[in-house]
Amino acid sequence: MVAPSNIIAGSIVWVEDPEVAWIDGEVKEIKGEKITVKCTSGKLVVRKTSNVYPKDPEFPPSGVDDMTKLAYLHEPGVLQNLRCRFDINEIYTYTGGILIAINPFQRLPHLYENRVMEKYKGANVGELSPHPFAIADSAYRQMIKEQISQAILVSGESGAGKTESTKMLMQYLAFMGGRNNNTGERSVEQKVLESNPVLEAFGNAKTVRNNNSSRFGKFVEIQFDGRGRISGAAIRTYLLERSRVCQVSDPERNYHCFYMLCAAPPEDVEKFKVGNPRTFHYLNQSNCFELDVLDDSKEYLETKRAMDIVGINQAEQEAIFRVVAAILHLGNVEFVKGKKTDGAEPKDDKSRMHLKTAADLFMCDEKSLEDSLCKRVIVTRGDRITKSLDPATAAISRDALAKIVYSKLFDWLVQKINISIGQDLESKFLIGVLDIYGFESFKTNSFEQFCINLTNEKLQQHFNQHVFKMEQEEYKKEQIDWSYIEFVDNQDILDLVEKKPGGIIALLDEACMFPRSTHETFAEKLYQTFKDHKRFVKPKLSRTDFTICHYAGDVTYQTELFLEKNKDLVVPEHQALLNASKCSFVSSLFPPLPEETSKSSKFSSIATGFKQQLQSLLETLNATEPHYVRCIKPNNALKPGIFENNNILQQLRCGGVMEAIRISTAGFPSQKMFREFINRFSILAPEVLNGSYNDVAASKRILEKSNLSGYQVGKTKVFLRAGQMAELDARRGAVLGVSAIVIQRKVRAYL
Ligand code: AOV
Ligand code: MG
Repeated sequence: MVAPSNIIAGSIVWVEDPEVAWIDGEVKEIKGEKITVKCTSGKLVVRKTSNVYPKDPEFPPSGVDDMTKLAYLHEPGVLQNLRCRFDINEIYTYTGGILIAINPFQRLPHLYENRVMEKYKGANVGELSPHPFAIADSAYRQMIKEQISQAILVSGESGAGKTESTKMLMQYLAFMGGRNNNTGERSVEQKVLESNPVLEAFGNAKTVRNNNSSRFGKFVEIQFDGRGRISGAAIRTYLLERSRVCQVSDPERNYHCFYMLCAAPPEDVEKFKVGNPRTFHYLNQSNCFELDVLDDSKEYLETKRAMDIVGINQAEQEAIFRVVAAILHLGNVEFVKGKKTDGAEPKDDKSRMHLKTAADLFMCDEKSLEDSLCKRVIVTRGDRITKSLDPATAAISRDALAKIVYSKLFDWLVQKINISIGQDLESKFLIGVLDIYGFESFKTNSFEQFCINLTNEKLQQHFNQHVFKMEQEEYKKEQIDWSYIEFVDNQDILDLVEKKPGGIIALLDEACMFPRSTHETFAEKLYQTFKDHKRFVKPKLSRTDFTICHYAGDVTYQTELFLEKNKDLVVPEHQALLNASKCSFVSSLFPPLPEETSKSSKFSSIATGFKQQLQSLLETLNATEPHYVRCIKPNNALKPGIFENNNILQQLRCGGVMEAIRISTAGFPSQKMFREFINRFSILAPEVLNGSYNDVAASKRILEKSNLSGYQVGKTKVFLRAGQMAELDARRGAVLGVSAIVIQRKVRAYL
């Protein structure tokens, strides 16, 4: 490949740089396939021609609000644009219809005032600066106009700002679809907005990546009546991270509600028998207790206030916090080998005291609680045998109880909120907002990451198909000829994971049902089954890990806990214990099981359940017109003003933004309105300005004279193939260069 014709000695170009991803510089020399560039850092580098990209000489200093307005739609151009906008706190940018939102890590209240919402009401996308309000407004208006349901999909990695963006979208929808009510009763939209603090108290936690990380996925469906007013809503949640209840690593925290309760007013602390969070095992495995940004005692009162609004009454609130406190005490029960038997028993008086407190708070029998932790009833051929557990197994049993109670509590909250908000079964259409975990790739990746990344594969496929469709619709609208554009489909990864029978989930379920399986046999089965699959790799140095080549990169999963984490079984002893609680709230969390399942602990698969949930989510989404918000985390320090190029590029790639750009590059990536086009390039055919040409004719004339081919002239815009804008710029530059020389000569002659 030779150098693109628009790159000559003296051109300003972008070249790759290990530190800042892309750096600009001046071309010094072109030799066959090699280009020597003097970078602005002072370094002289030699690069292959295919890796050198032209830099837009007319790049506006404050960037452009839509990537498609860039003269050169390539990675460095996209990055430069985001960066210079970020520097002036313009955190939102469009890429066609997609909103890119960069987390500012500082409050920018002027962006979200009511006044601003007023402004966006009814304004066309593109008329005002990019904003989540504009996306919500366009979804709302499209719903009214076209009478179809809409969805707004918010994605991005942990800490990128999904939940905050979602709140703004909801705030705007509540503003548009709200009705004045003077009845004093809480409106649907108020309840929807206030459900946030409640769900965050119980479903969010501080992690290394985000001080307020949502540990569950959420789809909020707002229903509207025929007149566009909010008539109901439903919240669906996905896969709460259960392991956090018993296991926290430094410097993370457990769920916020535990610390809030410990910081409650003295009378509540006494009532719930809590105190210093440092005294609880489930909290003190980490050294992080307080957060700078969060006042737990204030949050406690706020959460209770929000609970009032969403319809959780005082008695229920009391029961909820009693369960939270019981879990903390349960965590403090330690086990040792019994003196008389081999079985486990509470370690000392302290452990006994916590056991008693937990039983009091659960309102269940102390001895039954101890038995449910230390003993198992086994039924073989009709005989019931009671077996004592060893201390380590008893501790596992204790944690299992804590986790199941917590996850039932969370489900109860979601259900209660849904009942209280009320669904409108006759609603005409809805707007759904999805705030779900982004792609995760850590040092160690377990079952949770596997499920999360499956979600992202599915959403990515949906995104690709849609972006692709949008692009082609634009061509249709402009009535230009176009041919089919290929794009990479990730169906093969979805098959690898989901296919029934034979996919990874199916094999995992099989392993869980077969009593002698271990994670080793499971891994071995995977290796055998997928040894020729191009998306599946067995890492060289491992016997039990496996790697999936996801669309966003390779992730290696550790199978150790896959089997255990996939089993959604309630231990019958725990079930019976809590079902018998004198507290009606607690017993309602564990309704009696049908007779046949109660004694045989029947396996049900979390992965399969989750897969079905996703399937139904995708069905909902497929029936809607989607809108996308891609959130970007500018740095890992969670600080304002820092823009890490490499980090951001990685997210643009994973989030499919680069793929969306690639799809559009395969078609007509540069699109210019006739006027703009003529203003910029009339110099290549000056006669078009003589008044005898209309816009279409003038644009065609310029293009004809430039000897390009493959471009299209639509109804309002010129559509150029990849590289053609650059080509035109080069010619324009050449003409301008010539005229500059002419002027210089004239100036010299004059002197
Ligand atoms: P996430 O939802 O994407 O992560 P959040 O929405 O919780 O991320 O954002 C993380 C933090 O970034 C927030 O707590 C705010 O401090 C800050 N932030 C985000 N967006 C804005 C904004 N527009 N203006 C000001 N501050 C903002 V996770 O749920 O962890 O995947 O799991
Ligand atoms: Mg979140």
